[in-house]
Amino acid sequence: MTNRSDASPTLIRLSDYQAPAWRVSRVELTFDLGIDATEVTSRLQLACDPTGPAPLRLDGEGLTLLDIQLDGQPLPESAWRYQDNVLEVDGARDGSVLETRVRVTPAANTALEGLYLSGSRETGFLLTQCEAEGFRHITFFLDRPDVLASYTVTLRADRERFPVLLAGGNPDGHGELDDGRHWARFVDPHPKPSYLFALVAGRLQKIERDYVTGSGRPLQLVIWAEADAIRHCGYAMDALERAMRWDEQAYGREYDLDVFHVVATHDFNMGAMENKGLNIFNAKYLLADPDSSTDEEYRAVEAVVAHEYFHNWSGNRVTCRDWFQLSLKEGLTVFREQQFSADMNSPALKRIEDVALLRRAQFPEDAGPLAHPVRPAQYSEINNFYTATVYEKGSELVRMVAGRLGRDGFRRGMDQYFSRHDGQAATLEDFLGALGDANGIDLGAYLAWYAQAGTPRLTARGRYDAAHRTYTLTLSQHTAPTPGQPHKRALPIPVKLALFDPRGRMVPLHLAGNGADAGASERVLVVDKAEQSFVFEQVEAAPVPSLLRGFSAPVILECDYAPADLALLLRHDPDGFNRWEAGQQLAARAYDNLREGNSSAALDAWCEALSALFGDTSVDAALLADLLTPPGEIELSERERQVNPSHVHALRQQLQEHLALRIGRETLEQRYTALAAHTSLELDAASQARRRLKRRVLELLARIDPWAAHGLATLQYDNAPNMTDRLGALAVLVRGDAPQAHAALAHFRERYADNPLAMDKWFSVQALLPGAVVLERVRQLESDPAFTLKNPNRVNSLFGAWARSNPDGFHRPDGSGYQLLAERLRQLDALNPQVSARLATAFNGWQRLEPTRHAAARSAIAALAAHPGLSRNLTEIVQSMLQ
Ligand code: 0A1
Ligand code: ZN
Repeated sequence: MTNRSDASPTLIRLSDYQAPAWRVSRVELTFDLGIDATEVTSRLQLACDPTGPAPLRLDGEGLTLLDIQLDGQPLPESAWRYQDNVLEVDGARDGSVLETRVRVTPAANTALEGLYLSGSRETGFLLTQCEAEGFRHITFFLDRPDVLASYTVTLRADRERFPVLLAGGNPDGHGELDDGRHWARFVDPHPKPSYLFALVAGRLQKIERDYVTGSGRPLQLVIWAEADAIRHCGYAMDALERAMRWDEQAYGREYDLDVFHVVATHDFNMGAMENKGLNIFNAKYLLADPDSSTDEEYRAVEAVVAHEYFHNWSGNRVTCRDWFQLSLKEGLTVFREQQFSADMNSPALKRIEDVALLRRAQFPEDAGPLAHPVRPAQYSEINNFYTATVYEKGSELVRMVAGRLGRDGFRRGMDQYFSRHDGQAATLEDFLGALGDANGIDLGAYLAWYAQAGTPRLTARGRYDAAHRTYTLTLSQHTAPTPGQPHKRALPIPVKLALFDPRGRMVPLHLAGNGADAGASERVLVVDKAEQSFVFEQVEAAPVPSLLRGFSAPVILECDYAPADLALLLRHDPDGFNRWEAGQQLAARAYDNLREGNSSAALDAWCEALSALFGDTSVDAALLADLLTPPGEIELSERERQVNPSHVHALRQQLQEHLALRIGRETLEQRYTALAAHTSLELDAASQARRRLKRRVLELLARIDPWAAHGLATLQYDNAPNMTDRLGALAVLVRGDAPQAHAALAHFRERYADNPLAMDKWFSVQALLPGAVVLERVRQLESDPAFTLKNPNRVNSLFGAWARSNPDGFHRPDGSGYQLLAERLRQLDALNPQVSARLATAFNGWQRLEPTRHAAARSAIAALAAHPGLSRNLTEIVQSMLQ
């Protein structure tokens, strides 16, 4: 089913884009479903430019062609050719109807792309995944997003084995056939690209809810899952309803079919998929119950349910012209989800979480061999471009534009975008054009952000002139070269800022030569040159600037703050995000000092400010938990020229030790006890916040008094009323190598043996063991009967957690970690190229490792790259890595 590479895979370039010579206006598909063999009959109503028809060439991969007819006549073999994944047909004209019948083998499809089986032959169900280019694994088609067609789909199958038959669109009849078979038909009135096609067939249970849109149209929401999981779908249903209501209110967008189906599967390559009218979810992002899901997972379910639903407009009603425009739907939809989640929960916490993710996942991507623009200029395998850059940085670009237009202006612009491009396949130019036109503004300058890879560094220098009572802020930007882009240009960087007086109060801003907004306490400066200076007048004392408030642009800020300045912001900045940010900067400085072995004013200031905040009961518990968390190891590694992950790990531990000592063992214990007394099953913000802080306090205590912390963790594990508390305690025991860890792990293994999502956590928690011992553990775990390379969640729970989230445990100086990963990637690649390629990106950053690890990583990656028969997916990643 998959594409094995030749020596140099072909590159697809944005600059080569051509509108399709042929279009398909209507598609009629009939599926005769079976696990080992499914027959797909397709009738395509074709259209082409009558002035000069090019040969009709359709995509098709791994299909066995059984029958082919053109305009009702069987086609002789001389009139068609099927080779190199293309079916070429002679004699087609504008208005022709091409009918093909093909056979595919779902049970053999381990790549989980196209039509495949989820679960066992006996009880599993059939489903499809078509984005980006999976439809060509199902039938012959112009499998590109700018070919939009109306779909009528008929499913036929054994009633006993496949009682539920679903496809996208509205139901259009069902009935019985001979031999115990039955059929169901679906008609989708909205023309769509093939990547949004989906079907599901099998034994599934449902929960249903009636929904009435804002304009009064009734419809049905249905969530489907296997029998043992259906009782865990209620939270997702509530989240879906909240998301639908929110999109009506925030963007005036209603759902547009009579029924909205959502299905959960344990076998899925990504998070979820927005197929029109039939969203399919990785069970990890749909099922939630207190006994097996953590608070973070509840929030993730809400976010992903909303993300997929929002795609109905940003992605489906208006889709992408080509895959280079992927961020048009993804960046925009991530942004819409971030707004929604901020409205449903705490805006500051949401912003902290998203920026932390951007720094952990996207900044390293932008700084390494896989760096690419939000709109890439070329690719070999499009599935490798579902990246943090396209999603997360893409969302930051939308956020900057939204900030420029203001709340009402952005809404006006989005209304214009949706109405102008409804039913079309659009580009990023179309998007910025519609937003700009609705506001009489030219947003063209922002296109440069879409074309340029790399994270800009913004340097800020402030100078106070007491005699003139002026404060001059000089901002300069620089972006380092990235692969294929040696020269970078200056980008428009919106810098939201405020100035604080020495007592921690915001001062009115009077920007020289600019009367607008005079006296406001916050404003946005746009830096669009290499260097610019801004003068503020009537400033009574040397101020402390709070820059990039709310993270107003995806850049790395460097500012010559004194530790006391950052401590002032950490205590007083009313912008919750910037308050956290000041703490992060202070901790990063303290880290630098510890590394150099210097005594540290930054460390003192950080510990001092945080221990004061620790005693301040007015600080929100969840924010406090985040404030008490220093930047992660991946982020801290970005500060090193030559990375030794073990040193980074040890230094970060020291940092936490200093903090814990400063707060004090007794204070930590008292706080823990007070928080533990509140144990509740509730999901409200206050309960979640208490659990989050409780875990952080326990982790800090474990740094200075492991014996006491392990005792408390064991109690917490034994009495935990929910997964958040249970897993938090287990993590403290396992990572602290506590004697009690063994029994707790055995208990967890036994208790959750039948719960795949909980078992994933059992694998992950052990994959995060620090130091050399983890390698042995990973080897043990992969021989556990519950481990399989065939399930993406399981692979990621063990190998993903280890190679991505445990730098100290993965980057062993003898290269044993690299060899083990490379070996598994090779095996995995033969089963599922999408998953192997994504896991291989864990090698990102290897070029900046210290010499011993650097050499070991290079030889492991090179050996993998030299292996014959790798997929196009994995080849592209390892080759880019080595360039
Ligand atoms: N469009 C989905 C992501 C997705 C992409 C590819 C997939 O299969 C290879 C599956 C899902 C989203 O953004 O949610
Ligand atoms: Zn998406």
